[in-house]
Amino acid sequence: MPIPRRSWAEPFKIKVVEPVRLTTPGQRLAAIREAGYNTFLLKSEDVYIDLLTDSGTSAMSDRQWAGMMLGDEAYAGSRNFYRLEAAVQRLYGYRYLIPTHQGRGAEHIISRILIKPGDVIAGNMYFTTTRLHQELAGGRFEDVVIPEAHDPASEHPFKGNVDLAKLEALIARHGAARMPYVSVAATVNMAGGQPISLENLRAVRELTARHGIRVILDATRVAENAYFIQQREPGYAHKSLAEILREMLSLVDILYMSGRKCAGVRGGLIATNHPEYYNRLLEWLPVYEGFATYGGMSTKEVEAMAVGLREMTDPTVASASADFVKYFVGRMVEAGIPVVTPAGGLACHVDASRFLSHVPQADYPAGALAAAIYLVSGVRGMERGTLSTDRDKEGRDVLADLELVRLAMPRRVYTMSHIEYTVDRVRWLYEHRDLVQGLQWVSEPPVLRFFFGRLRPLNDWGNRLADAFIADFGEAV
Ligand code: PLI
Repeated sequence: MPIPRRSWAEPFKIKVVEPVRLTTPGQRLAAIREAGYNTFLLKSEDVYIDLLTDSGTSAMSDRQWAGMMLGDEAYAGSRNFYRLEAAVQRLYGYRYLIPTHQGRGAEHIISRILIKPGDVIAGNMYFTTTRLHQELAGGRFEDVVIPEAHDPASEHPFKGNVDLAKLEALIARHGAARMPYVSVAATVNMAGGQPISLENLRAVRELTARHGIRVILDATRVAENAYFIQQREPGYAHKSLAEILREMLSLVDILYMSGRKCAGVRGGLIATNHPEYYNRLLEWLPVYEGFATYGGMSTKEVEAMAVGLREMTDPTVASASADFVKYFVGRMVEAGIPVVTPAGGLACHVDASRFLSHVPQADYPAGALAAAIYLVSGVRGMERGTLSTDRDKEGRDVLADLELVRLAMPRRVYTMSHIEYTVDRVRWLYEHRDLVQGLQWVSEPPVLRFFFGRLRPLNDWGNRLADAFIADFGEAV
């Protein structure tokens, strides 16, 4: 039996509150039109419950806030850096630390230093900024995640696993010299926050070691991944999260993370035990990020990150956020709403392909669903489907394997009632789903188009959905 949580209630109490405002359906219709049916372009003051992302939106602990007061704002050699370095050494077993302004700063430097034009980078599903940095450095990304990751209904406990046969075939085809590293992610974001098992990570390590290929871990949500290993993988039920984390990290050469997620701080880091990688990466740090002891973060955040890394391995912290997502997913399943199962580690992902099965993939069902959810609830989610994938070199849309709307859970921010409200409104939308149709472009940026692209609803369905909602709930909610 896995180590049980001692109580299912949230392991914190609330010390500071921020009011939220529920707008009327008329105001929401005006806001989503103004935003070009793109939830990234909504103003946050028009959002009631913000489930766009868990990035930089989590609540810090009282100890982290206290740590902010200890920021030693020195350009070089601040004491906070040495505290973060000590935390990385003790918790991760890694000697060398490179701070960065956030996760993508780490991705930029790693890609720029380690990838040569024509290289191939295999990974367990792409993440938007990760792949773009690999491509900007001249590399080509190849997805080697197991097929179950592309099936929202598969109950595989480790949908983030690498397909070892696919990886081996890729090495045979391109040769190890063209593969500078394998890019492994923990709690795979685009698969619905799904974990990788230790057994699989060990096998990836063994396979790549035979060919002299490095392994780099995107450890952005590694604490949740360690929790899933404890809960789901035979042999780990009685190991602590700290032990599981150390075992995972002993299997990779370099890790990087966005501290904005499970460390709750606006920053990032790279860590390694290899002095040669450290020295090569460090050379470029002052060019793109900042000096070696702050890397683009404020030293207040460096200190809060040191505290956040320690809290990540506290069993009540990682388990509480993962169990909160599980509760959300469970309530959506009970309401009959198609979502990705089993619950992952960062969000409830609504399966837009099943929710809006009448909307062709070319009309961006996940984008339409994200806009429709906002319209009927004031809840902001994020499209994770074809809109989040840029066009190919010939200008054709690349249809995504999964059409998802991500309702992400910032840590320690919302309560069960916020979840109940969200489930209730999404259930109403599901009952009226035939009113929702697709989207078409108004203006489309060439890269990472989901951030700034503007769209319009086909056949003006936004008005009809708002009218149906008002007929059931009235003008005021
Ligand atoms: O947002 P950054 O630059 O601190 O981190 C980039 C990044 C890297 N890896 C992974 C797995 C991420 O999820 C990630 C950022 N994710 C965002 C912003 C998200 O909303 O999921």
